[in-house]
Amino acid sequence: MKVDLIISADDIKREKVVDKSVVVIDMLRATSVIVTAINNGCNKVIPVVSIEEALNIVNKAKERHILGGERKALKIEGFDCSNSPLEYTCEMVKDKVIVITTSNGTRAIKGSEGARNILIGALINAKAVAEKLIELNNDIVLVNAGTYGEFSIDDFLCSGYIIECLIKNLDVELTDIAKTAHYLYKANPNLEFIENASHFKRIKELNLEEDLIYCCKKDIIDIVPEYADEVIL
Ligand code: 3SL
Ligand code: MG
Repeated sequence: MKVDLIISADDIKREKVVDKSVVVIDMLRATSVIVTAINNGCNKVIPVVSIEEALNIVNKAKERHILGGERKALKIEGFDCSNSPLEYTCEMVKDKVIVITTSNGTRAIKGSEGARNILIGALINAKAVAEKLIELNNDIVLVNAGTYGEFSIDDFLCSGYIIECLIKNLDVELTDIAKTAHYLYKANPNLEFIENASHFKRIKELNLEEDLIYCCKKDIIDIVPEYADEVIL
């Protein structure tokens, strides 16, 4: 099994993901939100790229949907939730449909269409993601959402941890970039290097430390959401 890595939503090429098992990783914070919402009992999550698409879906829907997401890390005007995973509690999401648009994460999910499987990964469900990948038994691409088209340390470290979980159980062939993600994780098993990530600093400046603490917890959730046919279940 081969493991490759793409560094940002802007770097996804169809030929790199087609027929592969893709894991989309935006640990700060979109994929942490999605994993949390599904774990807390929401029916499904519909990821979209633009605010207009999100509003169209919600306006046409018969039952009430929850609108979530961010722009520049802040809640979008008129939306129900921001992009803080801590807002997606059972009380808020149980049996609901969430329509979400974020700057990088939902773009990375949509950009991965064409892959055989599109799993939603974060540190909070990393080990479960690795187990699912082993079960699927396809070549793997870890799609890092990155930050506004740029490489992002947070998603890269999270990828390194998923690789660590994989190689404990399986012989894998890593590309150079996948080896580098794993090397960085091995040098930072407590994730201390993540504090250098520009997006980590941005979230900290917004006084969202609780989000950072939550998103940096490993393996607190053992479900793996999957995107197919425009929805995440
Ligand atoms: O990039 C994204 O999709 C968001 O997760 C970014 S933020 O952490 O909510 O600012
Ligand atoms: Mg991010």
